[in-house]
Amino acid sequence: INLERDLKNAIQNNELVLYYQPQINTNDHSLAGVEALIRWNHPQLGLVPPDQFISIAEECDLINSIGRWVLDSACEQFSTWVRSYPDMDIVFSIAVNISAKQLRDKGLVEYLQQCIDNYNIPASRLEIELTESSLESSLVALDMLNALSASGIKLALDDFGTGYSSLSHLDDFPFDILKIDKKFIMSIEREEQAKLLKAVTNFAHSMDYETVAEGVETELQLEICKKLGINRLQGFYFSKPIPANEIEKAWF
Ligand code: G
Ligand code: G
Ligand code: MN
Ligand code: NA
Repeated sequence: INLERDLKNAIQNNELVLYYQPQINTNDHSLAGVEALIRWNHPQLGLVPPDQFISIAEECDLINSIGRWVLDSACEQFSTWVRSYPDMDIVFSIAVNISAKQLRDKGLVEYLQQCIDNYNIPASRLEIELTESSLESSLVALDMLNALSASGIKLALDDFGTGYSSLSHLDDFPFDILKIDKKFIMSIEREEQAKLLKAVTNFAHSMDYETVAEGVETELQLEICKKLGINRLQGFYFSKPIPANEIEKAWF
């Protein structure tokens, strides 16, 4: 099996799928939105997780086309949901991950604007997630991030707290949301780690970022996040990533 060769045909063979993981409002446990997470339905291997093919896509220059497919598919799904479930429109947002390399795609902002126009999506309901470690990369184009932000799209910094970006540097980027890395949440039982999470959360809120806790798996983690005032919760405690139709059944 040659993953690189197979990946080149994955889009036209309709083998890529998006799963969705709910994000919950901490205050009332209502649905705040979903994060789209890609999977590859490989004819021999079955469902391949992104950790096993996104880096290949980055290396062999497929990331821009796959990334555009993700954005288009997520926007299409979102517009279908808004039409089918008008009540959801008030609360719902959709988050999509992009690779730093996609910020070198000169047409990305225009492409996203077309998605938003074609599917008639309020820009503010779309969140683009970029990992903190990718901020290190020379690929990150600040003008691109500023253009996305100016178009009304929300920007989220993923895996916050694990990268190497200095806090003073963070203010140079137009992020709206910090997604606190699951490492902080998972080690919450240790007192020092709980203090660290508190410090990170207080920092985020004092800088007026909205916060999302990732990797919430237990009642205790949920209670601590709630006490800290983290705005949204995401994790297996509520749901693992699931197909669109299962999101509808369980959450709408
Ligand atoms: O869903 P899962 O936990 O297996 O995802 C693993 C990682 O893969 C996520 O942390 C995320 O950063 C990355 N990922 C998921 N979907 C996408 C996508 O559509 N594009 C990019 N660039 N990364 C993704
Ligand atoms: O892009 P990001 O790294 O945030 O992607 C989230 C990833 O984290 C997904 O691949 C998802 O499967 C995984 N994930 C989501 N919730 C949990 C959780 O509660 N526990 C663990 N271990 N992983 C989670
Ligand atoms: Mn993410
Ligand atoms: Na993350």
